[in-house]
Amino acid sequence: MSIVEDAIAAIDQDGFTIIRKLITGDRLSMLQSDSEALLINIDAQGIDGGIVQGRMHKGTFAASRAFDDIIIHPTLLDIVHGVLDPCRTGYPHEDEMNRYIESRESPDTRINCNIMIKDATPREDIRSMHRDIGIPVPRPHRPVVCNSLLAIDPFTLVTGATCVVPGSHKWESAEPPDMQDAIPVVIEPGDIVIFDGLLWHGHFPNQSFEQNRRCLNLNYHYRWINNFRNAKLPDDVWQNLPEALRQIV
Ligand SMILES: O=C(O)CCC(=O)C(=O)O
Repeated sequence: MSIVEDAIAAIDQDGFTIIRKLITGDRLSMLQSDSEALLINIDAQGIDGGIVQGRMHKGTFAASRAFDDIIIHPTLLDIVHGVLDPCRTGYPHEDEMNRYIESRESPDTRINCNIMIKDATPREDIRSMHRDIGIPVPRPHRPVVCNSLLAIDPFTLVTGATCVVPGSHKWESAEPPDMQDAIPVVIEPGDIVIFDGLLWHGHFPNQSFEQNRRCLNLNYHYRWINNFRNAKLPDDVWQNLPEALRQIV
């Protein structure tokens, strides 16, 4: 099987997959400096009880053209289109899902990508376990969000790696798992973890005193989930974007 087929099969079975070295060399160095330039200070919960200085950037697509090629990276897009293929059949609760989509104000089945930069800063506490989608359709249902985190820094047990509960995208229950049941996603800069939005995930605390743990968060989802809209770009900027990008932002 190809990398793409393997990845789609792994997301089906385990809820997530890791692609190593999606971005390398000079492109990775540029990603690191472009992300650093955008990050904004926010208050975050500290491991030791108080507040620490966290960092984040939201609305990244409207603010920067530095990530356009990564949003439409061919391997990533092939995986996303495979996971979110509306023609794939055999999922439970398809009738309920179709009825729900038709009931939406705008039942648009094209895919959209929302872009953010996230940082788990030194001494920042956990991101608690959650799913990225909660719709009134019985679970398990077919993937409607395909989320991804492209590592800008090493994700380790010390720096607050993302954690996932393999197979939990197939759980019927809404009961959150214990973080102790989650496994760390240990990845290097340029590696990416891609997952079904129904998978229970979060991140461990960043126990280090000086290592940031930044990532580019590319969240692909059907447009009928309309809570992740990108801001509109000026016409002259929009006209100059590649067609593949315009279709997905
Ligand atoms: O930053 C992380 O490791 C987790 C991010 C996350 O939970 C999300 O994007 O939904």
